[in-house]
Amino acid sequence: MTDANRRGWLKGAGAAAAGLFVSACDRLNAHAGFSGMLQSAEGLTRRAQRLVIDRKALAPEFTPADISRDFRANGSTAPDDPAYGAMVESGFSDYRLVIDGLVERPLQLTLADLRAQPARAQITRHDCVEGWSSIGKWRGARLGPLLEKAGLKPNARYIVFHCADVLEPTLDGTGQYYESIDLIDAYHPQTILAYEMNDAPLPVKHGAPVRLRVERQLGYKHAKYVMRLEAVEDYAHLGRGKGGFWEDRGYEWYAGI
Ligand SMILES: Nc1nc2c(c(=O)[nH]1)N[C@H]1C(S)=C(S)[C@@H](COP(=O)(O)O)O[C@H]1N2
Ligand SMILES: [Mo]
Repeated sequence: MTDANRRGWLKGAGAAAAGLFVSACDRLNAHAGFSGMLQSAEGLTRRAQRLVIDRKALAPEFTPADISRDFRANGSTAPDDPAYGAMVESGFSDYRLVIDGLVERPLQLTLADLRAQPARAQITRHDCVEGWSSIGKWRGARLGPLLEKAGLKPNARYIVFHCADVLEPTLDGTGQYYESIDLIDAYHPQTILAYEMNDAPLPVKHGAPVRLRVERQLGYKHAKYVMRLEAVEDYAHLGRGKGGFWEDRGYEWYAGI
């Protein structure tokens, strides 16, 4: 079949399916009233609702005894960006987390500012697609209240995390690590900008001074070395357009667990 033929055939199939639907509706109207339709619509709603509820469910939390003695570090473990190096030298006193893009009130927060925000601590398991897991305790500012503070504009749909590290040197700059999540994950109660790991300041190898914990997602979504949060309507214009460093290299954008 040529492409044109296939398109024609598909159109025909679509029209036939629509016809079937109409005649099925007519039959329902004639014989069973609307009850059948209503039931199936209700079923759909319930399924959709379950999806939403699942996305809001908490990731399992563990006890201090479960914490891995040697939490693995992966990907970048020491960004070689000079500006980042200078921040490490100064103990991150000159660090400013920028929150901008589609927000009413762009913010620039010091680590002290961030520590003064509504916080959450959690002991969770980190699952990397490479096939390893580690359990750690994280403490950080809840992302939801931070976004409330900045005030998302109505057309904001995703939060993009811009990181300090280049994981793969490229001429066009698309090797810079970045990630994006939707607003369901952004407002999830376990989604935090972590500044502490295992009751100590977040170490450089795990993303100092601030890394994302988005506990219902696989490891690569947990952006380390977060410098800037950008609220966007779409991420197609960033990196290679797929919403994250690893997504640009073939991984799924939605990495829910
Ligand atoms: N900025 C940045 N964030 C990153 C990465 C990275 O290389 N750079 N690697 C990702 C991957 S694949 C994993 S599994 C986790 C590893 O986090 P960890 O080093 O604390 O174990 O960070 C994720 N976030
Ligand atoms: Mo990973």
